[in-house]
Amino acid sequence: MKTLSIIVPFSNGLFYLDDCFESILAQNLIPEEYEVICLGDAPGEGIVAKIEKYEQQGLPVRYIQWFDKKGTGYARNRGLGVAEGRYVYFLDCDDYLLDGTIPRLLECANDNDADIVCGDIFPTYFKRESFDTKGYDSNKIIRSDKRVANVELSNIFSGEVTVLNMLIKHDMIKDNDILFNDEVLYYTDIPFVMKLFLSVKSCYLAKGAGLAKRLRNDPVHYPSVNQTALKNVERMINDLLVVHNETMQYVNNHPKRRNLVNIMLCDVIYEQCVKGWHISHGTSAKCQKVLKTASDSVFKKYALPKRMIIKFIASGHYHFANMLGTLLRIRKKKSGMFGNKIQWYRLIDKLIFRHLPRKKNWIVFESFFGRGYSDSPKYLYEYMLKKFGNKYKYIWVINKPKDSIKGKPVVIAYQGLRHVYYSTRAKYHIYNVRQPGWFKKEDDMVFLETWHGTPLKKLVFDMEDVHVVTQAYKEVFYKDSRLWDYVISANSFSTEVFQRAFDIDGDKIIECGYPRNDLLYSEDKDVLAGRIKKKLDIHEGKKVILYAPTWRDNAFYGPGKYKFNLAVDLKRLYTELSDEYVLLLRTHYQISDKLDLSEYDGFVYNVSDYEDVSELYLISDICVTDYSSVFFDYANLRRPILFYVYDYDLYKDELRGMYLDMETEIPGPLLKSEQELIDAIKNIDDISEEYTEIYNEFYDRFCSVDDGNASERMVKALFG
Ligand code: C2G
Repeated sequence: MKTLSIIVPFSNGLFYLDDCFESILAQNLIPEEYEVICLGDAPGEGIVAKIEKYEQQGLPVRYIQWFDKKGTGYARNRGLGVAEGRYVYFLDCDDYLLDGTIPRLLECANDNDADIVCGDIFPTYFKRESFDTKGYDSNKIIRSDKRVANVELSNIFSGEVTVLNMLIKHDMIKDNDILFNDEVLYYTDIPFVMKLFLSVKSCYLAKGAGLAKRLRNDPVHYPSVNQTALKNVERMINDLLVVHNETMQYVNNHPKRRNLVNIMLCDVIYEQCVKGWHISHGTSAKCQKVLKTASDSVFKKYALPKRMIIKFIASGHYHFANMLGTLLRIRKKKSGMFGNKIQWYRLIDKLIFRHLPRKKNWIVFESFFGRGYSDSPKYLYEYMLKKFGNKYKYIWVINKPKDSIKGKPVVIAYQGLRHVYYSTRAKYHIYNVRQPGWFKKEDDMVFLETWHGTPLKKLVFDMEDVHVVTQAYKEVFYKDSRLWDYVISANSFSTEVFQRAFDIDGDKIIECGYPRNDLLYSEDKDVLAGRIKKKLDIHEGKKVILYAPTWRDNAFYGPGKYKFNLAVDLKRLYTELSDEYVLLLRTHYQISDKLDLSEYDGFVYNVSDYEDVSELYLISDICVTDYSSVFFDYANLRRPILFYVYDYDLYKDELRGMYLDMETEIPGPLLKSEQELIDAIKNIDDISEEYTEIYNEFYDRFCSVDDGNASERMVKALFG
């Protein structure tokens, strides 16, 4: 007889299985003593080949498949039907075991002849390679002792009811005929565990036995069961009611367990109400019936607004529950008793602006969230102004307008009432980043996304792990990008990447080159450079180094507010380079740290607030960057580029992943220390020569569409 059967239901997301299976192999169990039973309803995904691969690596795995969607409960029951182990362990296909988990669970079970042994659960968005329990927020751990509050069994369950990371004696399941409810898609664990615990005589907790519960960061293509539930709230609540009904049979004599199930129901109802789900009469009536049986101690657990919503439903006043849910939602969105301004602007929009006719000749331009007059929208605008004059009404979203702006556009603030107004009335919208979440596009509007760089760092759906602030990034991006009619690409490489990474059709992509790079090909660029140098008060005789690094996904204060680590010793650079050079320091637009560089006046120029980085390219003799897309644009000038990548190993593999091999495909050296950087600057002519061939290849691959006429091509495509 085998010691253990690991039952792994598989539904979608084949690549998750690698972490799952590899983590089982890493337990170093004796293959003859355990089995892995993988079961599922997704035969088309290449699962059979994957199973074979792991069989060859020594995993005692077999696969049972069927062809219609059945759900997790069904899969686990089928697994139980064939499992041969003395113990069973349910593992989801997207989760993975931490090292040593199974041996620890087994050891504890053997030593104590335990019916059940539980371990901790670590919810995480990260794959196995990036995950580390060191530094993990301990509040997020689903502790085994929190799930099963008291191992002496007087007080079982205080929190999450889940079968995960639980080693269970198989005989106990068989003897008591315990199965999962296979009619529900969601919450199938609850009655199973509750019934199980009617028979449990000894339950233990194993120290250091952890399971990483992977939260899926791409609910668009690979939703987890819980994520599909959030899109199907009626089904979710109905399943919960079915499960509730069934569970009550097992918990009738256990007031604490009964309360726990009622609290779960109340929590779900409340959360969904506040999220905007409108409870229907039918569902409300079902909830009402169930909630009637709940004891007062359940309701008392909740503070006032929450309690009111639940009480409204319990008493059949579901309209009031919906109304209160809406009010709480508005309030929750942002600070202040009256919610945030944008909520009210949206209301005004709905009541008034949406009823006004669309203006066919109005165009809204926006660059980097209203941070300035710059990037491709600026160059498209200037081209249109020259070509069409007043035929169109131009509206610019700029928070702090300067007098650099040409013509006389209407200037409005980002997210102000006028932004909402013009967004509703204008036919054309030209943005270089994503539009705000409240933007509502009508069928007769045209949205041009210029985007803001040829990608080196992996984008959206090409990113495996998402380290940025909002873990819902992929889903939100997907929603936003559905509204784009056209996307600009600067080269065939970007065209290919954008299609895949943004998940958009190829015919939406206009490969016209970057309008922002037209400047780099203009005939009077030297005259212009002279003027810019003068404006910045840079001495004619000094050469210019532009240092323009990007942001770090994992170093932030909050959304759009990233930290800056000045990874150079300015004093040293001053000593070594100031005779010949000045240094322009340009932080990324997402960086919120303000730097005081007054100590280095005359050598370091803080150009972080300078509106248009393209103008800075014009005056620079050398560009130093790290992983920013600035070098793709700068290469149009064919001037030297250095890559100062002090955190290369971390950035390359963990934070993002790259599209290019930086060791071989980029037009300059990778410099990992400050000394290397200084040496490279001092020997810049040798470096230029050394990189001539790679630079030329790079130019042909990424810059050959740009020729100074990108704006013209794009405007033609958009306006004919
Ligand atoms: N930028 C800048 N100054 C910097 C860094 C960037 O002005 N120090 C501007 C450049 O126009 C650059 C753009 O912001 O092309 C995008 O910056 P990246 O550093 O490449 O980073 P990100 O905003 O993440 O965009 O496909 C491109 C990617 O989306 C990268």
